[in-house]
Amino acid sequence: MKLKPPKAKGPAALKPVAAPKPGDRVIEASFLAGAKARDQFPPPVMAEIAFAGRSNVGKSSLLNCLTERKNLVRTSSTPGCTRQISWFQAESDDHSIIHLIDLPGYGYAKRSKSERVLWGELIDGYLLGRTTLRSVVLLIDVRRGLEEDDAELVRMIESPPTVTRPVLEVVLVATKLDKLSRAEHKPRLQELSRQIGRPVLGFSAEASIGRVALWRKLRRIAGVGYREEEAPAEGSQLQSSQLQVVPFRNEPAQGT
Ligand SMILES: Nc1nc2c(ncn2[C@@H]2O[C@H](COP(=O)(O)OP(=O)(O)OP(=O)(O)O)[C@@H](O)[C@H]2O)c(=O)[nH]1
Ligand SMILES: [Mg+2]
Repeated sequence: MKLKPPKAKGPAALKPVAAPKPGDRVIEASFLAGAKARDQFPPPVMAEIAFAGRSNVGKSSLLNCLTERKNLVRTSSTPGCTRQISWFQAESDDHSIIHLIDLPGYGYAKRSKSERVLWGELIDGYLLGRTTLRSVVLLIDVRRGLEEDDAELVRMIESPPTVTRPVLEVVLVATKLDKLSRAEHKPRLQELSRQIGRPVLGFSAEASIGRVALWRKLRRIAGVGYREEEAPAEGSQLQSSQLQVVPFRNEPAQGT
């Protein structure tokens, strides 16, 4: 399945990660809030990155891996584990903060029709109406590739939002890479990128593959990352002028 090409070119799949940089490590991670309805959303105060994808694809596991925690987010081999939108806060070792949002999965057949409609409204309300949302990481299983409901979600995310905010960047991540042999990683990711027409990052929560590359990309999108050429080497003194922490302006609370 092919998607419309992205506006800007992304990095190549499985680009090698350079030496460790300030901000790579997460020093604090905590649960902030959960919502089963729009009126339970917390105030929009910080850049948010949401994680979407089919049930059981590994969203909650990827969040644990990104934040370097084992049990921050509940995971399960039974599909439909995540039943609400959850907000987490992650503080990096350069003290920048991002909010990470775990979304309930879709494509889980055992739900009642009314439950699916309610959840669809909740997720649409969040994705189209959240002023502080900066990116959606769409997880696909590396073995299954992009399916019709994933493509539909991308189209929805890239449709005009109901509130004023920058155009969202959808980051495609193929996860469960450990289910393939090492020799298959690169060719499979290249095949997926070609089929979809967009860059696809490889990831495995199980084997912790791709964590730093994805984390750096998300920090850049959230406005707390370094431009590569400006990143100080690990161990060097951080000058305040080198910090690319962009203060996040509180937006009006409409659409939350
Ligand atoms: N082998 C392997 N298994 C994984 C990986 N990521 C997740 N899993 C497993 O996949 C199952 C589902 O993981 P979750 O993280 O709960 O999936 P989810 O997308 O949050 O699922 P919902 O909450 O139902 O939408 C669990 O049994 C995980 O252990 C991975 O990278 N590799
Ligand atoms: Mg989950």
